[in-house]
Amino acid sequence: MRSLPSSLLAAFLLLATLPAAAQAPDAAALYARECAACHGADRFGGAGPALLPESLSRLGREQAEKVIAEGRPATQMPAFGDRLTPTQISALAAYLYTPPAEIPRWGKAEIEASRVVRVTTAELPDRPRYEADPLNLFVLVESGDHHVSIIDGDRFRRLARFESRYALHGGPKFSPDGRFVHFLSRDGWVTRYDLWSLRIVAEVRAGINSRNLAISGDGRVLAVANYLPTSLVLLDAETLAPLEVIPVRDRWKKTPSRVSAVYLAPPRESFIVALKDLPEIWEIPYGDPPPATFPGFVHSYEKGMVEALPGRERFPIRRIELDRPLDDFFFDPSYRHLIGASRSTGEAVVVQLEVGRPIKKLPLAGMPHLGSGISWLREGRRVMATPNLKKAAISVIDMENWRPIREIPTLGPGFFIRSHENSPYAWADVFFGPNRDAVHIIDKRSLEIVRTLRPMPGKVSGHVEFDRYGRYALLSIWDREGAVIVYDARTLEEVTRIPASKPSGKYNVWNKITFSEGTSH
Ligand code: DHE
Repeated sequence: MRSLPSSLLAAFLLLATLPAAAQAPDAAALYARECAACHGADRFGGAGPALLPESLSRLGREQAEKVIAEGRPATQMPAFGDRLTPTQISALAAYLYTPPAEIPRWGKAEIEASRVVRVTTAELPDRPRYEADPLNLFVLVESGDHHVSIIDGDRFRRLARFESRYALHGGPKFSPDGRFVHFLSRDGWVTRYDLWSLRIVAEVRAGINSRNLAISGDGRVLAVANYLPTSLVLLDAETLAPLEVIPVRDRWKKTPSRVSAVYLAPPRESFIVALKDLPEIWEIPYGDPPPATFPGFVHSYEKGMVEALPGRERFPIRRIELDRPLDDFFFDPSYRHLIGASRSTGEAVVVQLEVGRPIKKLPLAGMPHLGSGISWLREGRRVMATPNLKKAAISVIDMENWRPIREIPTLGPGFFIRSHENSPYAWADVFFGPNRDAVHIIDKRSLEIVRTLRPMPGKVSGHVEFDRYGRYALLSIWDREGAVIVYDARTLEEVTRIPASKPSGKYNVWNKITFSEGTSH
């Protein structure tokens, strides 16, 4: 055996005698010293966002280290590169990606304690405080600097701009009269905003890591889908007070499941819940008391597939069994069917909600983004179109026999497709790959791409929403120095640009409350 050079041996001996702290930084102590004041001692978030593996999964470890070292521009997150060594930064990042020792508890008491009512209903005005049409407003989420703008949909002027919670995700949901809008952040914060007085009314934290929210057809109940903890939270929409925290588990109360998303099914007066880890869909009627002759419920009661919450008649849970979990749903206009994607098999499954079981499988291998699908009547038959997150194509499906009828090749995988009853075109973005700056305009009759726009060459463009009349299409440039570009929806010519900070999504009040077939719900 060769002996070690003496200098190396000395260094080795020195390391071995050093206290452990000098060798490996104590990440928990570093966190407590440098981060806890803003991000919470438990990493659940505070002035800054939550720093748990679930919250950071989209960022990636390398990027997390960069943010610690360099900070985040236009936020309160400072750079630690001159205070911490690269080894300390790396240890800190590793710590953030380690699950907490105990599963976070976020029950009714914690939710209630987080609730802040800023304005009571009695203090709100009885008419809008501006001249614009309140039903043709656009709610614009600007994810670059975490703000929301309210845009007059006739004159394309900003009526208000306010700071939102960090990282809003999913479509904000409107009260049925279009007056109030509700936002959800990935950290679980729900914000209720009054579009007449242009003020935040109330806020509550419904989860630690959340997916989306839905509002009941009568506007009284909000449902929040959570990954962390694994729960579905029902809130009183007016006060945001928690009504129920439903732990999501299998029938035997053993296996928990994250909730992928929750949707409203208006004609069924129920919420439909997509589960990430269980082969089930849940349906929860929100009426009080729930309708006794609910389509499909009698049958499910007989099979023992409906559970009442302990001590309550309200919000019974109907379990619809599947072969495997389904992500991401799209509903037909009657809400008798839903189509869901199974990401593991490359298949989509059609579930008939009255009989409560899958009735058809169809191949959709490109990871369809069904939540952003749209439908329209083509030659007397209803068709739907969905972008694919992993395939450069728009899939078009006949909704009468649930057969794929066309794959429209695109310049790359896309995220969103949008249209309007009054427009002959569907607008589909290319969100991934070298052509991320392109947007295709598709003729809804011929299913051909008739034009490809590159609104700002080199910058990602995506997410379109029409005004209430279908006269204008508003498109986002996803850049911190971005914009919303307003197009004449008929001539496809640009009308104006509204500067915006990475405008992720925009939502027209009328199109949302009337369930326009050209947008998501
Ligand atoms: Fe979304 C809506 C799921 C990543 C921006 N997204 C939705 C909805 C679901 C969903 C289920 C519909 C719920 C609703 O609106 O009520 N999104 C997912 C994912 O599973 C995915 C792929 C991974 C994840 O980590 O969540 C994902 N989404 C993103 C993004 O990376 C996007 C582009 C940027 C962001 O803000 O996070 C993004 N998702 C959006 C937007 C909507 C949305 C803007 C609302 C679209 C609409 O017009 O309604």
